[in-house]
Amino acid sequence: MDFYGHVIDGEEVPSADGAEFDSIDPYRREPWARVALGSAADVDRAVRAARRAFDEGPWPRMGLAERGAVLHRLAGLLERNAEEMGLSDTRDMGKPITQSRDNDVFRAAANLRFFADHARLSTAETLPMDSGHHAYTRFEPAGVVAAIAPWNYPLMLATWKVAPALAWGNTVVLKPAEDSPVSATKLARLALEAGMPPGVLNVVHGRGPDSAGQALTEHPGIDRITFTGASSTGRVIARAAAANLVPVSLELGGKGANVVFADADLANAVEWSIKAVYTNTGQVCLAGSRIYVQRPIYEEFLARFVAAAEAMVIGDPCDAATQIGPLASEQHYRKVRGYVETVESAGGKILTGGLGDGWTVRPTVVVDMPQTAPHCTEEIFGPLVVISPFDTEQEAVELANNTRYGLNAMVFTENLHRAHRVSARLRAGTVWVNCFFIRDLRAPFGGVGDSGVGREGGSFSREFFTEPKAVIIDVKRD
Ligand code: TXE
Repeated sequence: MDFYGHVIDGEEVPSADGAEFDSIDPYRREPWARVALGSAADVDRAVRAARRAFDEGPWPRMGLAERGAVLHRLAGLLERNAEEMGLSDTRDMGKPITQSRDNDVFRAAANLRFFADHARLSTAETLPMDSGHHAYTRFEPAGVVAAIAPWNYPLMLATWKVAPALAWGNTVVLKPAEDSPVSATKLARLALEAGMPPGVLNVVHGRGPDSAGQALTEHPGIDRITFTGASSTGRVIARAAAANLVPVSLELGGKGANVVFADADLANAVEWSIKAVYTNTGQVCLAGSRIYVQRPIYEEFLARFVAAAEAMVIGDPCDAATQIGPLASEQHYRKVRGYVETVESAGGKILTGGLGDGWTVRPTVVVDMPQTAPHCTEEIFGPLVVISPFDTEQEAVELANNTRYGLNAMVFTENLHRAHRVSARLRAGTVWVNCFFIRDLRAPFGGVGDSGVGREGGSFSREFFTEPKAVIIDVKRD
C-alpha cells in the first residue's frame, strides 16, 4: 500500500510521532492507502513553514503574472494527471470515475486558472478627493490561510480554497478530510513540480476534533480560515476563529428546494432534478433533495422521475458505466441508512430505491412525507429525495423557504415573470432557473442561515483572502 505523508516546507514527511491511518476504499471496504495522521505538532511545523514562506519567501512578493504562471502550470499538471488524480478521489470516497476524472479534476484546474487570471486582471478603486488628496486601494495578501476541506469533492473543493488564497499571495496550510486524503498530497507534490516555492502550499493530514483540524483552526499563527463541511463543525470553527479574531468563511450544508411549476419543460425538469439529487451519490451540499411539484403535473413528474432513477447504473465507481457508487465511508453509510430505515415511521413511503449492497444506497424516492419530518428538514447527504405536491406559487415559496438552510434552490418554469419573481423570494445563496450546477466562478457562492457565513468566488474571494488597504496621498502641494 502506498504511503501519503504531510507536505511541509517542500518535503513530504511522516508525522512527528510516526502516527498513521488507513484510507478505506468504500466500494471494496478495505484499506487502499496509508496516510500520516497529523497532530498539533505537525500543524505547528506547517504553520511555521507557511509563516516563513510568507514573511521571507518570494511568493507574496512575486508579480501577479509570475505567480499566475505557476498556478497555470499546476493546472496543466492536474489535467495531464487526470486519470491518477480522479482515481485517488474515487478510491478514497467512492465517487464514480466519470465524475472525478472527467469533471472534478478539470474543474480543479479551472479553479487554479480562473483565480490566477482574476487576480492578475483585477482592478482597484481610486478616489480623487475634493480636498486635493487621492485615495486608492491595495489588495494585500492576508498571510497564512488555514483551509479545511471536506470529502465529497476532495480535489475540487481543496482548489476552490487554495487557488484564490495562493493567487492573492498568501501561503496555505490545507487539511483535507480524513476520508479523502490522497489527492491533497498529490496536489502538493504537483505544486512543487510546477515551481511553487517550499512552504507556500503545505498539507497536514488528520482528523477534526482533538486532532489536526482543531489544532489548525486554533493556531495563533493563522490569518484566515476557510472551511467547507457540516454546519455543526462550522459553529465549532467559528468559535475558534473568534478566539483569535480571525476572519472565517464557512460553506456549510444545504437542503436545496427544487420547485417545478406546471408550465415547466417537463423533460428538462426531470433531467436536471435527477442530476441535482443523485450526482456524487447525493453527497453534494447543493443537492436538490426536496422537490416540490405543482399538482397538475405531479403524477406525470413522479412517473418520469422514478423511471429515470431506476435506470441509473449502480456499481463499482472505478467502472466508467457506474452512475451511483457507495457512500463515502461506513460512518456516512450508517447515517444515510438511518434515514432510509425511518421513512415509514416518519409517515412517508418509499416509491423506489432503498438499501443496496455493501455501503450503497440505491436512488431512493420518498413521497407522502410530512414537511416537519427530519427527511424534509435535515441534510441527508445521500441519494434520497422527498417529492411533494403544491398548489400555488405562494405555497411553493413557503415550502421552499421552510428550512434553517439557505444554500441554493431551483425553479423550473417557462414563465419569465414567475422565474424572476420566485427567484427573488427564495432564501438562498444561489437560485438556478431551468438548470442546475452551472457555475460562473465570478459569481458569489455561499449560503444563508445554517448554510454558512460569507461568500467566495471572483471578487468575493479577493475580499476574503486579502487585506484591502486604503492609501491616501496629498497631491495638492507643489
Ligand atoms: O463533516 P465535518 P463530516 C455534511 C453532511 C455530512 C455531515 C457530516 O451532511 O453528512 O456534514 O460529515 C474537519 N476543527 N457535510 O462529519 O466533520 C474534518 O476533519 C477543525 C456537508 O465528514 O464537518 C474534515 O476535514 N476541523 C459538506 C472537515 O472538517 C474539523 C461537506 C469536514 O468534516 C473539526 C461535508 C474541528 N473541530 C459534510 N471537525 C458540504 N458543505 O458540502 C471536523 N473537522
